Amino acid sequence: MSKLFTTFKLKDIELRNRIAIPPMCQYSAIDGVPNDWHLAHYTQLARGGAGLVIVEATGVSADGRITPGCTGIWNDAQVAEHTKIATAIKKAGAVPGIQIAHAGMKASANKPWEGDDHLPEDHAQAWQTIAPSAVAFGANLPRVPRAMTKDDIERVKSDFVAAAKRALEAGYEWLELHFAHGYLAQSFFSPHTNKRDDEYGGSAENRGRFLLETMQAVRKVWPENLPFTLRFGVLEFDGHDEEYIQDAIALIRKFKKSGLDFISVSIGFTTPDANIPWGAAFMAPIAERIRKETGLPVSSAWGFGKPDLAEDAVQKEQLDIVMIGRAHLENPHWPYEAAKELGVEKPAWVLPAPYAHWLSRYQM
Ligand code: FNR
Ligand code: 536
Repeated sequence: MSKLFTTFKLKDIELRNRIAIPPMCQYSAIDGVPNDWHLAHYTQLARGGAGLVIVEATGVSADGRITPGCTGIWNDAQVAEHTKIATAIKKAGAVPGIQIAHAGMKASANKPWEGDDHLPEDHAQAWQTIAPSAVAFGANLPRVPRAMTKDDIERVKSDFVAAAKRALEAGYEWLELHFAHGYLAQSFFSPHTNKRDDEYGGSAENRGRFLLETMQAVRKVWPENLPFTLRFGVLEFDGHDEEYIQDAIALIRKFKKSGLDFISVSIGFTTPDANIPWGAAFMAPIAERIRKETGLPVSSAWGFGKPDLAEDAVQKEQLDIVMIGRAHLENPHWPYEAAKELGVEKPAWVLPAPYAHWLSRYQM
């Protein structure tokens, strides 16, 4: 019996199965406004059968985008397009989610296929990057950010709050804060990038303060009946993993006390000097530990793209839902084919009426 194809309920939201599409940047927006590409892309992904589709890292402000092509959610024109995307995902039977983000030191960059490095500082579309301290990522992203003032910290927190309100207005039903991958929030938590000597730096408690305050501020405006989640890098594979993961668990427990419903377990990426043990489902035992030690339901990604691996992680109760990213880019019908492979006879597809009419009534 497949468990991957059973429903998953969180707050008032029920996913038709435990397959989720993680946020994946398309770098295809102009001025942060999603367009036809995004609408077609997310609609076809939802049509593929996943229970949850999380829209890509979407800037809470213009300077929070990774590249000038990243989507945003700080004005009404953007909300109008997000509304179309959220509506289309829902119509195709999936739950529409969104990841809201600030890219910090990794912002003001070129698209991955146009260099994956910072825009030259004198480029017409470049902007000043900000971060907890004036410390660069290094490697392909050498630009030194400006260390944030207290006013900057308050501004970014209120940008997250405003973005969450707009996400709700657009019809998204699952909110994910991007606290992973070396972007702004993660860079506050990591000792590699946070060298502050005020209450936002130093001890693990202080390095977690920006994340906790942001989460608490957003909690106040996101409805209690809808899933309130975040993606967090719980380790960096930098040789200090046990200490980092313990600090992360302590912070996640505070998130939980403050009303977090779910966590997407990921990696830090604040330093290019990490030694990540890439391999199929390599995050499963780490996510399982977070699930056990925090008592929160979890998801994870990274190499679950074979149906038996996804099924196994759910069966073993390592994950509550499984994120399938690149395999969906290769094949948007991944869930249909996974169902067949796992011998699931009647997965709970919600076929759109124009398809269901023909597929259920007529043999051709
Ligand atoms: C990503 N990833 C990612 N993660 C995230 O938290 N926010 C994002 O916007 C993006 N953007 C993004 C774009 C593209 C093109 C890829 C391939 C990946 C990471 C992604 O969510 C996921 O964790 C990884 O792709 C690993 O899962 P898979 O692909 O092994 O299933
Ligand atoms: C995954 N990525 C995450 C992104 C955008 C680009 C790719 C995000 O969170 N917005 C990744 C990060 C680092 C190394 C490999 C893959």
